[in-house]
Amino acid sequence: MEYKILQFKEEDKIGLLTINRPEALNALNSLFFTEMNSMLDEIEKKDSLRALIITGAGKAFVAGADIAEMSNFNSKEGKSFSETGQRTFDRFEKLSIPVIAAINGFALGGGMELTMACDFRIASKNAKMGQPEVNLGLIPGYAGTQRLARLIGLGNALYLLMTADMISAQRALEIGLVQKISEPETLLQDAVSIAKTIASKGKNAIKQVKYVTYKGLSHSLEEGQNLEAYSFGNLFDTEETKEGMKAFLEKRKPNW
Ligand code: CO8
Repeated sequence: MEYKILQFKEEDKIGLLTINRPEALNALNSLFFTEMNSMLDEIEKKDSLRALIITGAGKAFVAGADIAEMSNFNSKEGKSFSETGQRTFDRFEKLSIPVIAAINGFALGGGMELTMACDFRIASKNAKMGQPEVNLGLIPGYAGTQRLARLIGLGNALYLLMTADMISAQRALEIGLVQKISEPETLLQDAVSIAKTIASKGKNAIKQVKYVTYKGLSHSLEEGQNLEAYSFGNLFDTEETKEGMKAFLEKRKPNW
């Protein structure tokens, strides 16, 4: 497919996906979701890829769902747009590689929800985050009500959802919404550096840690532990794990 909004480049097994619609602060419209699903189809087939970084072009990461497009929706269209967004963002969790949000500016509404569907977030010092939907008489529709409470706890989540406060990167770090802050000029460099660190670990181990962690969230502690033990055990039959432990004992780097 020919992409109008998304740009993708791959270097040293790290993919950089840029949302490039700066004239509307990268607001998410129907075309974005069509392109993102097609892009994810392609990314899923790239066996060489070890991490994916998502960022925005210009002064915003993403300033939300496209309000101009949504303004004429009826309830059926609203529900369908919400479900499309939810299913699309769920695909980041299902990717076997880590997905890192590099938040270069405004990450509001659907934009903040997109960052929350990534595995973790690093933000430029000047980034601003928030869920301003109630200002429009709306609520988040891309799983923001669900993921935010899971990420930062119920009180912090309801505070942000109800006040629509736009918070600084520093505040986002304090409440655990982002994991690291970078200077604006080094944001992408820092994201790539983290991606490379992860890429140097066992590929299958990273895949399993992601799978078991997410899966466990929708199960009881006991079920989650069973899943962990099953996955932990299976790793012992893999060459990767055998080599990882052998290399440690032989005081050398694993030959993966
Ligand atoms: N949708 C459409 N266009 C947008 C959006 C948006 N979310 N955000 C900005 N734009 C456009 C502006 O309209 C403007 O266009 P134009 O130049 O043609 O007038 C252009 O981008 C630049 O924006 P501003 O001039 O407003 O830039 P400022 O630097 O003055 O302000 C802000 C930046 C503070 C980010 C401001 O643009 C803003 O408040 N944006 C809206 C933020 C917002 O409310 N986001 C939440 C949207 S709702 C949502 O995301 C719900 C998600 C779930 C949907 C579920 C599906 C049903």
